[in-house]
Amino acid sequence: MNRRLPGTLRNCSRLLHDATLTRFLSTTPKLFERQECQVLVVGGGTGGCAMAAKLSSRLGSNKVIVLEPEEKHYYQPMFTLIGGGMKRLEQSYRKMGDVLPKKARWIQESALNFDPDKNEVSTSGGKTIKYDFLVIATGMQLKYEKIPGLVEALEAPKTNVCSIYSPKYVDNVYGCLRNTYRGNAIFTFPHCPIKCAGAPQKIAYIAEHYFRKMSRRDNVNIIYNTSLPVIFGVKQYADALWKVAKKRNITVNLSRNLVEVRPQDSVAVFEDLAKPGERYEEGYSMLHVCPPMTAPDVIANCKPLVNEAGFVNVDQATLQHKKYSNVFAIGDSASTPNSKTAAAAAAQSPVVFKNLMATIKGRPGKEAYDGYASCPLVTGYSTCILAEFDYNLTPVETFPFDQAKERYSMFIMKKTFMPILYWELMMRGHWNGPATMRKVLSILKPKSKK
Ligand code: UQ1
Repeated sequence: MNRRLPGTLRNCSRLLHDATLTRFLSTTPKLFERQECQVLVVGGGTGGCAMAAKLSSRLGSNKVIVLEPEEKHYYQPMFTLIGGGMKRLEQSYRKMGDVLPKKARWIQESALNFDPDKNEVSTSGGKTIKYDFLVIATGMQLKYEKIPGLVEALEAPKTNVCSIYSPKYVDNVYGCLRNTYRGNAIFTFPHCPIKCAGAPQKIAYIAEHYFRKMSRRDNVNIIYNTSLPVIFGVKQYADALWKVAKKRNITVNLSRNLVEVRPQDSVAVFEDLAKPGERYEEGYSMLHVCPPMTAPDVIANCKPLVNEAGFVNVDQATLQHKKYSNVFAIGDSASTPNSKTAAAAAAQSPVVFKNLMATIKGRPGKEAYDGYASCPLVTGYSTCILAEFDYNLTPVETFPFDQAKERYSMFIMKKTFMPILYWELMMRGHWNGPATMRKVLSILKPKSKK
């Protein structure tokens, strides 16, 4: 057809055709691109990054792909300290590209669909990634929108409703403390599993200390409303925390679940889980909310991968998937019944690594995770109770002293040493939790405590 056109027109037509073809060719591969890797790590947070570092260092360059859409990697354990004005938000993150290991390939997209029968994950950018082994490390998703009125309250100015859990809102928490001079300061814990279950009360203790320092304490009631039937799951620390709450005149209400926020009236609505159907309203001058959380939809929607609650259905010791032996999970998205903390992910990381390497070699993975988690319960601007425990909720303490006591040393460890340990060791794949340190220090423990 071109041959019948005059010369100039013919050239124009070819140019147009070439341009269209070039555009088509440059976009098409992206839309239908196929990628392959030996190990795909979904999620570049605490567990994902630690695993990518370990695996890429052992397997070599370009064997590991990390699928992670975010630009920033936040050190979330710092968020309670930001809430108390002890750290700034800028100190809590680094660029994702600087944290992920250089030997792994980062695809800055999110997972859209898991197909474990085909060993494939499709992405938001139209890619299909085929893997030999899969590590799921997506964490949990925050569901502020599940509580009517809450998002509006968090986002409107001057409502004095805040939350340390999201990088979007954490910066405002200290502002809320500073704006509170009298009335009820209410702190909540939702009716579902959450990450860092100590944080909702840590921020209450920090707030109490703040109001005392500012000589406002006499005019502010501190109320901790938790959906749980206990103040803390481990008896030894629960006893210590009840003493802290009593000594500091903090009201603790158990089985109280936040169901609605009415920012126009500064009213929070709670249900009493011990008496179904009973609701009551409480006025606040400041409200700190820990949001409901769930496993990410993308995982929960892939039924063969998950348990009834939507978490990746892995063996609680080996962290290997119960049905797909080439799939592992680490951190908050796993179905394991441990407390969801960075320390738990640290202790899980050598187990996932060794069991995955064994599976690659065709052997069964024999490493077992004991459910270790640790929670530095910051109780103010200079004290901390360092809770450490396992699946049985038995204390598993690292240091040769009574960790249920509030201590300055543990506060400094949390505030100053943990961020260094996290960035310099854990993110490079060199921190497996404190088990080795515990064994060394056990020499110093009195016999009865060993
Ligand atoms: C820990 O391993 C860890 O993960 C990196 C934390 O998160 C930041 C912690 O807060 C704690 C306390 C531990 C456990 C470490 C020691 C030295 C007890």
